[in-house]
Amino acid sequence: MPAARTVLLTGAAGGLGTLMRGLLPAYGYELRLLDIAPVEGAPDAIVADLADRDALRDAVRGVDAIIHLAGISLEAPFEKILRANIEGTYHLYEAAREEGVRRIVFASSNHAVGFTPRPRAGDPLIPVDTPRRPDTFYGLSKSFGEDLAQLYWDRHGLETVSVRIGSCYPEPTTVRMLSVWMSPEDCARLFHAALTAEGVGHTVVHGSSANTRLWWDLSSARALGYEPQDDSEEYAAKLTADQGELDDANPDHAHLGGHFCTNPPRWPH
Ligand code: NAI
Ligand code: 15L
Repeated sequence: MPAARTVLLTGAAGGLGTLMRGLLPAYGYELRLLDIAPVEGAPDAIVADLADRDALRDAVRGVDAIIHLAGISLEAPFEKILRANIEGTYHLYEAAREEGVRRIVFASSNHAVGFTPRPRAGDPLIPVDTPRRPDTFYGLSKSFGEDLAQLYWDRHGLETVSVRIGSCYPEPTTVRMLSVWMSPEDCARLFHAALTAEGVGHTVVHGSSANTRLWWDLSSARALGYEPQDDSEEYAAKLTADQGELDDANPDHAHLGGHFCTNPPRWPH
């Protein structure tokens, strides 16, 4: 596949969308933006709900690829997750299929496998084919998205890289994040690799920086050409001084998904 040039970025008004709007143009992409909310500083952005199939068809027409970030990004009642994340992702894939878009980068999440026990000292890294263990309806919707992506590859030849994002923020803010953090710059590197690698079919990758305290295996991401440059360890001394190390007796610290397994943060935040 030739390097994608015009890319639809859904969820452009959100936290990650805003970071990617700043970083991806340097890779040569022309971004078309979409969100249900107005996108600050971008009057040309398409304001549309993922439920609006006609708007989605117009939005995807002529793009080389899609980065799909839009949706509910925390736990919510099932009916809301169903509409925004499950049906919404289906509508986007249908629009992409109808308009002949070749590739989607899907923002999956660590919460698709959130009930996976967190590795302790000496344990192997979590492999990318670890069984799905969603920790919330939110995580369940990401698990659905990965299966939808597999279906559209097998049935329609529409390629997807499903990126199980750990925590992508300018800095890690918790000790757990030291293990799953992805710097925004590494996220842009990973999305670029996902957009340009040859023959990805449906590939699932873990999305993190090259953290000293990494919990999961990055090899399928590296196989796409991703070379993370950042490491959360530079934040470790301050975070552990403030919060302490992870506690084996604390249920919030028992799983990859952390507090999403015990007391998930709820939408809207
Ligand atoms: P966010 O909540 O800041 O942004 C999500 C955006 O989607 C918002 O701008 C919202 O208006 C839009 N949206 C919600 N429902 C919509 C609908 N029905 N139609 C159109 N737009 C809609 O979330 P954030 O942090 O930017 O995350 C982006 C994506 O990455 C989400 O899918 C999230 O699940 C995923 N993700 C993010 C992680 C992170 O660390 N930021 C970690 C793992 C996954
Ligand atoms: C996610 O999937 C959420 O969208 C994001 O808000 C973070 O909480 C992240 O996971 C995380 O696990 O830190």
